[in-house]
Amino acid sequence: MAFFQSIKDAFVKNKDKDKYLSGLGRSRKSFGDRLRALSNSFKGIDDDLLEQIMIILLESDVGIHTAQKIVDEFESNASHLKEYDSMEDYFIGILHDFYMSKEEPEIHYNPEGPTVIFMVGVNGSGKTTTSAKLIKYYQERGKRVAVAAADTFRAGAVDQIATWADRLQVPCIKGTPNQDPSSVLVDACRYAKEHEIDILLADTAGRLQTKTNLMKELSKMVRVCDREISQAPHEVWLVLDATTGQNGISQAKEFLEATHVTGIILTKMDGTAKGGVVLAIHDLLDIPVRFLGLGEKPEDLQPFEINSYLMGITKGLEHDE
Ligand SMILES: Nc1nc2c(ncn2[C@@H]2O[C@H](COP(=O)(O)OP(=O)(O)OP(=O)(O)O)[C@@H](O)[C@H]2O)c(=O)[nH]1
Ligand SMILES: [Mg+2]
Repeated sequence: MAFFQSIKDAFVKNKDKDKYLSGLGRSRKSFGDRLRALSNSFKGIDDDLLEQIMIILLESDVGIHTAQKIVDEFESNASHLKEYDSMEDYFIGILHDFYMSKEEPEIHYNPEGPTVIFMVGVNGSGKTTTSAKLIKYYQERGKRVAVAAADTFRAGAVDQIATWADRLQVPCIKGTPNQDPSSVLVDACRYAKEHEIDILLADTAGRLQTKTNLMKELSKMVRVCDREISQAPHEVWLVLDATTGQNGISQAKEFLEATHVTGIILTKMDGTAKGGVVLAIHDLLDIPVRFLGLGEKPEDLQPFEINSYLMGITKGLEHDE
């Protein structure tokens, strides 16, 4: 069992803790503050308390299946706790262990050339903004980054990513309107090889998971990349809008059927109280959450880190706030 203090210590050491705190403020209001409110009527671990915890989990979009597992785990281990504070700390420890009980694969970087990363998802989920954020993220880690404007479908999409690329001073490989996005990707892969690019980000068009032809287009994009760069795309990140909560889960399941999604990026976490959806994704989808989008600017992206996430949605830094 992870002790609360170790979770808090890990959080305090995170140099980006303030970003987590401000980005998860809404979720903390609905989750952490309501959890704390239970202290007023706390009489021990009884049915009433378990029901209240269940409601809080459901309202932050943890989902019934996952919430039930968490409450069951808590109920069978926490009966000895007589004080509210120790109960709350214990509960956070349960959430931590629940998350850690599944191992997560590392991001697969290509050791022999460019690593190709696809951004996929439904319309408006935040793919282009997240591509810009990732440009900055990898630049700050000393990587040579390029971006492929593989959304040749929506008017204005190429300009949108090209403007970000310009601002962040990285090359943007563009197609012409309605050009087959696969051919843009072929050009981009060749460019990346010739120019010793470390990370090639492909900003793809928004597609509804129910549109078969668009899903086929995605499969084709995967195939052509693999011909240019061995095992590319090395990562396919499904960008999900966190404000859609549980709907994101069903979206993800359909994307998973069409393509080999290797990671999830949850955007707009700053605009939602549904931050609990991270736990449901982890429990139900077997795909790691790689990053959280915590705002609209390029710096508003954080690699997912369980301790910071838990502190962000529960207590924050309490006395510092
Ligand atoms: N608050 C907030 N807004 C975000 C975040 N990520 C993206 N957005 C906003 O969401 C809107 C849509 O973002 P885009 O990046 O254009 O979404 P997209 O998935 O590329 O959209 P399509 O290309 O049309 O499918 C924009 O207004 C972004 O500023 C986030 O983490 N927080
Ligand atoms: Mg876009």
